[in-house]
Amino acid sequence: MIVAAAFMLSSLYSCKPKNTADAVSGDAAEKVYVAPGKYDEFYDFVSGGFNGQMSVYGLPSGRLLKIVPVFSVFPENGYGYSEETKPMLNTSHGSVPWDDLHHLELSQTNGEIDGRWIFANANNTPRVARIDLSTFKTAEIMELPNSAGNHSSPFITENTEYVVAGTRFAVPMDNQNGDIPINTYRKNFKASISFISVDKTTGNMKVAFQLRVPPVDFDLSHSGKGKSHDWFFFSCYNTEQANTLLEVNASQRDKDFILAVNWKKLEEYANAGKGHKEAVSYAHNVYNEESHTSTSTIEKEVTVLDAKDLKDICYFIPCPKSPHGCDVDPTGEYIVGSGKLAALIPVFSFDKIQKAIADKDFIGNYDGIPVIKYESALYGEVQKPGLGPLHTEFDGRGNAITTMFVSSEIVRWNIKDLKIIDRQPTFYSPGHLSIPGGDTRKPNGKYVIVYNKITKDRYLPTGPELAQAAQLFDITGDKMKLLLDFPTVGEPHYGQAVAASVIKDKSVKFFDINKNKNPYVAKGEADAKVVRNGKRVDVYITQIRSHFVPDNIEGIKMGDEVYWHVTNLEQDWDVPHGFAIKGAANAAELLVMPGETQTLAWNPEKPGIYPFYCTDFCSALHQEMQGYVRVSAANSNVPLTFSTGKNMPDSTNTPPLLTQ
Ligand code: K7E
Ligand code: CUA
Repeated sequence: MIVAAAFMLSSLYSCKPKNTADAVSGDAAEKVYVAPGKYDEFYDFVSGGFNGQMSVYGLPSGRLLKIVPVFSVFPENGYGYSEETKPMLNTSHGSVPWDDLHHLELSQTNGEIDGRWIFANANNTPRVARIDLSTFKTAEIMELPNSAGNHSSPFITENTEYVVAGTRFAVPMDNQNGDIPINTYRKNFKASISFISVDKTTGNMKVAFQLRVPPVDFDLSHSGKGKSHDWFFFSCYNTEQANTLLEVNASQRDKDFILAVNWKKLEEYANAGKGHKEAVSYAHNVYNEESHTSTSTIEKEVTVLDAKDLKDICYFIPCPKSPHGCDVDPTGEYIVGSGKLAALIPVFSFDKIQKAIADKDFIGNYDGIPVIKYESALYGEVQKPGLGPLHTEFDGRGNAITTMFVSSEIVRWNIKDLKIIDRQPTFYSPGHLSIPGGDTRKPNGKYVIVYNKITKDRYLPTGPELAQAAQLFDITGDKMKLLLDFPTVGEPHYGQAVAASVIKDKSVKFFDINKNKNPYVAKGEADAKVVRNGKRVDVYITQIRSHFVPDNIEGIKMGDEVYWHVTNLEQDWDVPHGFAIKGAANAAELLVMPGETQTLAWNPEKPGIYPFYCTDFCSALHQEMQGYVRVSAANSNVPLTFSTGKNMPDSTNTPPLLTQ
């Protein structure tokens, strides 16, 4: 019976619409139209993949609202270039001003999105960032020791107690000599899962402890919910422990694993001193909202607990064929594993897992960790879902929706009876998908947003590289309806959306200049000055529509280190000023928010006149917002002077008259 139904469905899904228009219903335009001046109903935070940024869209319109730089420098606003933000990109390897951002996770309280912060992972040089959703700025970045390829990250517990990060690559641990043959992998390489605690009030992160686990590749994860609150589930591949040609060598086994970890108990053990301390080195970078300045601290120690030594913490569950997504339904009972090469989707039962653990229903152990019998953990299998299942989210009405990378579609199925309800083509090759709150206890089942890897013929050609794209589907009816395509910035791996009402009223409009604690602030034009201290010159310069104070500076000499401390004096929403100076090869521009101070370091490369100007069109006389700085030879005796409106043109030279 099930087989027959699945067969019918499978023949259905092979018949794709002839063209895109067939997939879009007549009222789609109306459903995504947000009239000029009206707000979108949802924020959608989308990862930028290899651009290291997060972009913010409004839904249902798909309008791009903002790009927030996280792990990559951003010349557009000076992030990573200004003296204040450079420390944010510091690591134990020095400055690493780029990364690959895959996953975003909104903070939660009681398993629901609370709109305070959003966390992001750096996949290359392992880091986790916290972005403040009142300022839409990166507030904190934590590097992770004993890790490489921070992919199974950052997933959070229901009250944001921990941000959890599993390593993709197993590597020699940081306190070991890593200069060893690669083929000693099985003996010398290990994997780590980091538990980063988050302060309830400030959001400040701390690597609380790490769990040492066998050298498999951790891919994705999710925390339990409700009854499974104390547990965390991680998908992993390469249980073969191959170190070369993984495409073949890590696809040998019929089943890899989902690792179930009782994090509550692990926390107890850590608090009871069961871990050991290891000497490591990792950067912890914090942006201070009052001083508009960041600091980077190198931490030297981490607490490690070994899964092998803790008998009742970790259990492996066999999961077919290189599992990728590992998703937990809103009730916390069902855990969905998506095997990239599997022809079915296994759904595990939390209750059955608990029973199997109690009954010691194990088929053996893997590197000292018990392996639960597949059938004993399994609730059931979704048969013939499509090809290449990757990720699943939940609509809050008892259904799951899964992306099928190979067969380019999303498939909706019922969690209870595991029957397929609907399938719709996507364009093309979807990776993640997201329903607002779709990985929380309370999904908002209005839309699903699908993030596609390939767009091929969907947009006007733009050379060899085409925009990647998201697609918005209405999922309120029986059939999922495609409403909109919108191109995204970088590669959208994952995104999370939330009702705008949760965030919009908390949004900071400008910074109070009186509370500006930047050591180089000028709180008014009277405070503007230029101060020489040996070779160092500090320029305390202010901006207000539409002039700089000072705007004429002389007496800078070759070999000087000049610091432009730019304070925007405006106390009004949406009036940033920019700052750029000719030939500033070592830096980008600064974009300074009202009430903020940002600093650009500048080393003039030859004597001459250097114009500077405001880069953000701030008023009708924005174009007049400009100034000059004179650079003299190192041995010159030009005195240091600065002014605005005083250094008038030489009166012996009158400007040419307009003659007729
Ligand atoms: Cu793109 Cu979450 Cu890195 Cu799947 S991951 S697609
Ligand atoms: Cu200030 Cu343009």
